[in-house]
Amino acid sequence: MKLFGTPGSPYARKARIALTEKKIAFEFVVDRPSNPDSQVPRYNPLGKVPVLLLDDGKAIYDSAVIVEYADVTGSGPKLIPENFTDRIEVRRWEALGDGITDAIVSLTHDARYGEASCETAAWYLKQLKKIERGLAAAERDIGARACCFGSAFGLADIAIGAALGYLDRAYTEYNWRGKYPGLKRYAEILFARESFRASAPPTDK
Ligand SMILES: N[C@@H](CCC(=O)N[C@@H](CS)C(=O)NCC(=O)O)C(=O)O
Repeated sequence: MKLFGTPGSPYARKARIALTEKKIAFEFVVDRPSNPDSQVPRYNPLGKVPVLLLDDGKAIYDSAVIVEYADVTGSGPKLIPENFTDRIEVRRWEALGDGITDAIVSLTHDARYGEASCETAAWYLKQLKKIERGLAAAERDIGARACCFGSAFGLADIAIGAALGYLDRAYTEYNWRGKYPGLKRYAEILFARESFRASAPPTDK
């Protein structure tokens, strides 16, 4: 099977980490949706990565669906709990991580790609507040634990870890480790995992 994505995409990283954790072999195909020759729109009408292309030709998107596919078809510990209440809580964590990532993309995209922005200072502040409230909530709820939910690594950690990793890549001037020492401690444990190391984003823009 093939996973279409870019090395720097935090959503593709979620999918890569889940596939790796669940011991599913895949070929990572670097394909930028902004490239006119991109194959991505053939498989995802939304023109976004990640897309998982199965050997039978079926395409699966987006990152949340790919993680669930990996969790059910792969091996090893579950990333998403079976129990309804636990699953809802882990999905809430995923929404928090993805939402922080969405706000980082909104805040940094124009500057990183040298595009003129029509957004106001108030709009940027609104995105920053989403990031800051999100990080504060994550820090408070993780507390002294090594994982977001319970005592085992799972989807919640994949989503929050992808968001923190994307802060390092896209918003380098933001000192989140200084503002959130609990997240700094947590991220040191998380970023040492093989699945995170293998999918670490490039440091160039
Ligand atoms: N909710 C989607 C978001 C995917 C997404 O926005 N991917 C970006 C790359 S980081 C993309 O493909 N953008 C191209 C575009 O929107 O045209 C997911 O979780 O997979």
